Amino acid sequence: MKDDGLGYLFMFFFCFFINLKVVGGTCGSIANRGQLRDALDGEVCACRSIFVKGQDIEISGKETQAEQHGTCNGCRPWNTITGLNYLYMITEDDGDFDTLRQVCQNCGGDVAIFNTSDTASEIESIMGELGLSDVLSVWIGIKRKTGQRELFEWLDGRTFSTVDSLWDSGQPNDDDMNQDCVTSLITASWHIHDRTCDQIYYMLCQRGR
Ligand SMILES: [Ca+2]
Repeated sequence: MKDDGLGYLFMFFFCFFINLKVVGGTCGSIANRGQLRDALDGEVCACRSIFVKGQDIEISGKETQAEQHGTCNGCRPWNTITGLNYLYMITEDDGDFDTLRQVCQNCGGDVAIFNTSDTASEIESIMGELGLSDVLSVWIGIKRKTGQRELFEWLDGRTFSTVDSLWDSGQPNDDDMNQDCVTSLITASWHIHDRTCDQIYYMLCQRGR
């Protein structure tokens, strides 16, 4: 039994140093060793909520409240931004659009969308307050409309014009006829460029309070 205890202590610290994916819905209810072992094997872990109590392992909290588990599942903390009603986060790693949209969703939000006439200023405020000086360009929630190369839309379905003032000069230019995703970039005062969706950038994630 003593060896088992040491094993679980190892797992406890292992979770703090290794990013494990939250891919299931069972962490909050795992209450015994067998289930914990299965969960770890299956890449399910709410690491920061694991604690040792006597000879038992208990996991508290809900894995869907991903911000409570911090970097253990790849989620930075969500942040309030002055004057804005949503919470924001930049993905911990850079990557292609589809992969990082899944990260945003796993962390309890989605890729950021906006509905004001001064979106570039809002993004500038967000990036300024988040203070991540190495993040120079971010995916946001605009995509070219499927099968219609002349039309874009926000991911909530609102049409987005190709002549909107949010576009940087000369954009969208649809290089190679496959620039279906969009980034906002600091060198354009956070105005936007169309990009191929498999390029590698960080993503601006958004969620409700
Ligand atoms: Ca472009």
